Amino acid sequence: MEGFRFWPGALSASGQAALLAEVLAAVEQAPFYRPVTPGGRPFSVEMTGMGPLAWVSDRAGYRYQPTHPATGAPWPPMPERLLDLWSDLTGWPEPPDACLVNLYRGPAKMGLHQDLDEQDHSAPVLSVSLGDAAVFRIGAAGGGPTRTVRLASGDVCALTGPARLARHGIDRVIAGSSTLVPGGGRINLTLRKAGPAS
Ligand code: MD3
Ligand code: FE
Repeated sequence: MEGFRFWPGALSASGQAALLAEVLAAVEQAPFYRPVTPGGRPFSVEMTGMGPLAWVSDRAGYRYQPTHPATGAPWPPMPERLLDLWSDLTGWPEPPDACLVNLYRGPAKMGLHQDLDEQDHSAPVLSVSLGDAAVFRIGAAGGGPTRTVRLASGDVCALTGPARLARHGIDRVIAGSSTLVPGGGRINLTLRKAGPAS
């Protein structure tokens, strides 16, 4: 699909371990929590965030906010190596202002959706996968066929242009395909520009 850029193995084993250590340090400050949909249904994915903003969902709706919904504290800063990865791979002139951290364990999945809660859809989204591999599904914004891509630990993808509004989701995670994440599972980081254009 035009605008879907994929860098399999972008992060070396040591790069993955170093990034994961920084993410797990942030999780000490901003623990994973389980959001609910506006209808009150719990997500199977657990979430937290890093950076000025992160996406949250609760009874009041979907939005980006500067604080953790359970602790009320500001999200911890985004690791420098993620900011560098964003500028190296996307070339976008402005830094991301939001990093959503998704944790998939056991049967967790994410249904097909579009990302529409950001103010400016011209900026790319960058996704970094750590831990167990996942079956990622993507199709055009307007509908029609979808295809799947296996996302493994250390893989990075960017969604730009027409792919930015693509429908996408995670069908399933392949348990035991990686030993990177303590306790197992998959962590996905999505870097975005979510707030007002600067
Ligand atoms: C395609 N996350 O957080 S990352 C999400 O693996 C989300 O946790 C999935 O979808 C995950 O919203 C998929 C790959 C991804 C991220 C953003 C996209 C694909 C995208 C935005 C537009 C199109
Ligand atoms: Fe998404």
